Amino acid sequence: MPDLSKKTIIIFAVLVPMLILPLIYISSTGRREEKKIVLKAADDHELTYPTTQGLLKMAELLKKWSHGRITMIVYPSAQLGSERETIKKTRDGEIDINRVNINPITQIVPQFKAFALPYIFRSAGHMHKVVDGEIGKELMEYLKKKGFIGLGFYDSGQRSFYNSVRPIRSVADLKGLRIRVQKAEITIDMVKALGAIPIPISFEEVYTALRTGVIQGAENNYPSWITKGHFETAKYYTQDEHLRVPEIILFSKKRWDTLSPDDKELIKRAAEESIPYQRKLWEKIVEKSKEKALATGCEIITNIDKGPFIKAMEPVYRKHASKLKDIVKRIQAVR
Ligand code: GTR
Repeated sequence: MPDLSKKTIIIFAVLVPMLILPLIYISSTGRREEKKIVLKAADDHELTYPTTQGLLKMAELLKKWSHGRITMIVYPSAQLGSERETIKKTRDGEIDINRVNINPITQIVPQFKAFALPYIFRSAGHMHKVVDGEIGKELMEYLKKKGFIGLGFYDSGQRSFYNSVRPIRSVADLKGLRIRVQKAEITIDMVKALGAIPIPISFEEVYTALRTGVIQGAENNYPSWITKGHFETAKYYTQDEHLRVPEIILFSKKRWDTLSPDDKELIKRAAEESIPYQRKLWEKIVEKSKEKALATGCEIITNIDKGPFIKAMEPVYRKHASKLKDIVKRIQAVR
């Protein structure tokens, strides 16, 4: 009996710690290394633009909440490629987070055309209710099959036409103008329906194309017109507000599937919290952009009759929204 208790003491005092301590060490250091995460994020705007600032807010929150374990590096100004290129890279897992516009996404998930239909949203408030609500969530589901996780929608205001030739006051004034569009069928058809010539080129090429006369105009929100320098050549901006197409924060599904449930939750929350921040910055930059345009001698045409513009979009609805009748009705019914 005394012998047995001696053995027991030896086992507990010497052998057990010998076995357990290394295991504790391995698992703790292992866990620490395993969980260190670096996320690569892309945006095609410069650092000060609201969308990039939104991503930087996300990065700040992730760093804080994970106590420095998660680092999100934001690459602005299309450093990781044009919008189309970065979308592919995100699908392939080369980029983890990507803030892009919905228009190019309509080429991948056609259901998103519902958000890219001309004059579909009545106001910013209407759009927020739709994209942040059930319909937005439903559309996000389609992204999963295509290799993306949708984390939320940022504001992009309204897109209108600007050009270097003449002030556009009616649909007829657009006739024959070479207008740059995003590489999406729906926007190409929209510009055709208005009698202009759509030229699909990447966002990065617009500045030079305007300067060299390859294109005579483009369409975008006030801030893009200003920050990308397009206003230097295309001095006439017509507030026809044909599109209110939101931006989206995409996450690569390939990378997403490797993350722990806790980290996924953290990333979702950081994206969510960056949204009101981005939207506040958005309101401010629109006003500032208009001021800058006027101060530099641009002409802003606001008093146009939108009726004929809306009417001219009927073929776009016939071609692109015939399979989306239900969702279009539901969007219109949101109050
Ligand atoms: C901007 C958008 C960019 C890009 C651009 C374009 O409004 O923020 O990401 O989509 O439009 O026209 O290519």
